[in-house]
Amino acid sequence: MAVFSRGFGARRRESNPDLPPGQYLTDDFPVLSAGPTPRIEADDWSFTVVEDAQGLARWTWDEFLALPAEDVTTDIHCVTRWSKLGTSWRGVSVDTILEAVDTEATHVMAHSFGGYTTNIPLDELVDGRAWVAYEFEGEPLDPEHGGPARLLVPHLYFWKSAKWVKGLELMDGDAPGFWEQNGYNMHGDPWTEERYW
Ligand SMILES: Nc1nc2c(c(=O)[nH]1)N[C@H]1C(S)=C(S)[C@@H](COP(=O)(O)O)O[C@H]1N2
Ligand SMILES: [Mo]
Repeated sequence: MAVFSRGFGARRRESNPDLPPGQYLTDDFPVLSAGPTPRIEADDWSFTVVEDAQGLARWTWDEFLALPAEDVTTDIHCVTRWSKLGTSWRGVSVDTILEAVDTEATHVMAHSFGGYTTNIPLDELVDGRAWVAYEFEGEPLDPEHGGPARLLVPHLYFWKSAKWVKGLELMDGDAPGFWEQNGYNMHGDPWTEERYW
């Protein structure tokens, strides 16, 4: 009987319609970093948009904070199988960041302080689907979670949400970032379990 009710409970949890297949809910906020946490002072921070090694746009920290910001409540899904529902963030949408940029690019490489990279199709970063976030739950984003600012692409596995992001490189075609070179999927849709190659 006990075994049966545990199984039933687990099945009920898995059938939460907000939970992608193979994921479990957590109330914690695990820290997952491939290396040490870089400490970036506001004075040393800038955000750039680059294409063909040419700078197209650049903001200092103060300039970035002056851009129109949005409050976002969203679910996040890590490929290591934890999901966290209803997280709240504040940041600048990638639509706003790319407003003045004219490009034929198909993909973007996000670049982080510390050297992390991750690739994302450009059309999945626009139309209100991605942000450069600098607040989490009403507080400045913790360094462990990517502060001063991180990419937030909640509809893809969370490794696409580059912490300590410092810029976007517009690319004519796809190319693998850090985890993608190490066996993770080029796309990373949690709903179709695009986890690894
Ligand atoms: N710069 C950088 N960004 C990163 C990572 C990293 O190692 N370095 N890890 C990724 C992975 S695998 C996940 S699951 C999330 C974890 O974010 P968190 O530590 O805030 O939970 O950040 C992603 N962004
Ligand atoms: Mo992850």
